[in-house]
Amino acid sequence: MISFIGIGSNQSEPIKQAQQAIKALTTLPDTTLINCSSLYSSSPMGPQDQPDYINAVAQIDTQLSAIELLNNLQQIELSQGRVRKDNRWGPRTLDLDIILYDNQEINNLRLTIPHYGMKAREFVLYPLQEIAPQLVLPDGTPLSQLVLACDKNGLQRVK
Ligand code: ROI
Repeated sequence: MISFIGIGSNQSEPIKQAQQAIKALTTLPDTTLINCSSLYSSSPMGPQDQPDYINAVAQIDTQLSAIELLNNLQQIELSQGRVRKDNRWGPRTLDLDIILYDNQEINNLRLTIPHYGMKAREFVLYPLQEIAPQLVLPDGTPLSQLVLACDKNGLQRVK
């Protein structure tokens, strides 16, 4: 299955965290890293009293189920020092989100795919467009249409 993974960090040298995460994606079982966007800096969404984020999107081809993939991604987050606190909108060393999985819509206690915020988040849409400009979402919306409607909000390519 083709899947797109959102990468985000704003703690402990975010560029290094993102690069390390991309490396870690190449070691996932039964998975190939196909492509990865540039790294972007973005203003924090949510509380503003936190550092800017580094964001990127990776494309993988995996034989893992969506839940197995999630479990593996959470292992990577933990191995890079993520502490799950009561900080849903707070700073994090590494956030790995399944943005899309195949052309599937998945809704259960642990997963909402496509990712619930992707349609409005510049730090997901622009990196995704860089590596998959022709993408169409499971509901038929072309990515290009979402990008046109989404302000860059200061998003900048940094690497
Ligand atoms: N803001 C930005 N710019 N990038 C993120 O990855 C990000 N992740 C989050 C919240 C706190 C919503 N804000 C973010 O989880």
